[in-house]
Amino acid sequence: MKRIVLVVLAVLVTTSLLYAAPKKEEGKLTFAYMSGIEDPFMRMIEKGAQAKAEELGVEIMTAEYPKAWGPDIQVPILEALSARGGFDFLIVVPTGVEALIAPLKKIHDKGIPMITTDTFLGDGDYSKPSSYSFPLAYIGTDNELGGYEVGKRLAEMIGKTGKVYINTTNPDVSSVTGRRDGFLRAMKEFPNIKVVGIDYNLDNQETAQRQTAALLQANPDLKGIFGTNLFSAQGAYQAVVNAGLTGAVKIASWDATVDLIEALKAGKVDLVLAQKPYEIGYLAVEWGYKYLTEGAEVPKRVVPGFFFFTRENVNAPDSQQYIYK
Ligand code: T6T
Repeated sequence: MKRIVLVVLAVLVTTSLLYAAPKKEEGKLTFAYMSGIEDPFMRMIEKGAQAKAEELGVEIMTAEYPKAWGPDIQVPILEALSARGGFDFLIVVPTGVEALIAPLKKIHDKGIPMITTDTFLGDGDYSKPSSYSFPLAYIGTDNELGGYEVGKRLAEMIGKTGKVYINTTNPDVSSVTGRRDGFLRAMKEFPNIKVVGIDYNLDNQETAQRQTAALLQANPDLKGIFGTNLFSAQGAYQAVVNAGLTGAVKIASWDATVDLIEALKAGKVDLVLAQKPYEIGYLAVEWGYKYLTEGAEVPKRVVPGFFFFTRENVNAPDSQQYIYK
């Protein structure tokens, strides 16, 4: 009898120890997602993350979408998320290369591993020791390469000669500075093309439209525009339409929103680069899960490609998967 009691006691002690084990072994893992701004691109990252989470039986906790771009808006949301807790992993789009280092480091130091998606901290090289190399990985587009490819195509579209203009969002955000720099690198290959301006709209479409309208007034012979993200491109093409210059000014745009795809079909935009936000979200959950459950080593940089929409392929069945919807 005494032996049976001892065995029962031993079983009870072991079971209670199991219940005291760390959260991630207990039940569902939870991944928090902190986007950069309310827009269709960021929503697609969430969709991809949700899809992988469902496959794995993981929970996604989505933080409030910032109504505008920038650390001033994003950091308080992040701090509230961190104070509430209840998540094992963070997927985050940092809205500044410098400003997000300290707030994210605080979360990291509380024991939350993270992956930055779409944008990175510092120069994005998380493989060398630095104040910003604590995220496990950057998962996002090769923006420099994309900007370069856009530049080459726009140059061809304008016959390799004439004035071009860049409308972009911020000077301190890795994604859009990469696009700008890649585009400028391509322009160096075309001595007869002149970049007459670069404007920063701070991720506001109305500002982009206003800036483009002013640039067109000063340069009525402008030949091409690169809008580096959806707000920039949507604002830019509206200004061109309003100025009655549709077709005369070629527009290369970034981000495959329904608006830009319709504009491409209508001849108001001439090229659309689609990123792969669904894949970005999907991969972030996949790698985070492998890290938490198997201790897998996460590659520091995971780069899904991009896809170019032109008027020739915009209606092809195969192209439809790249639209952000
Ligand atoms: O272009 C995307 C994203 O890649 C960029 O970092 C910020 O702007 C978007 O979200 C589009 O609005």
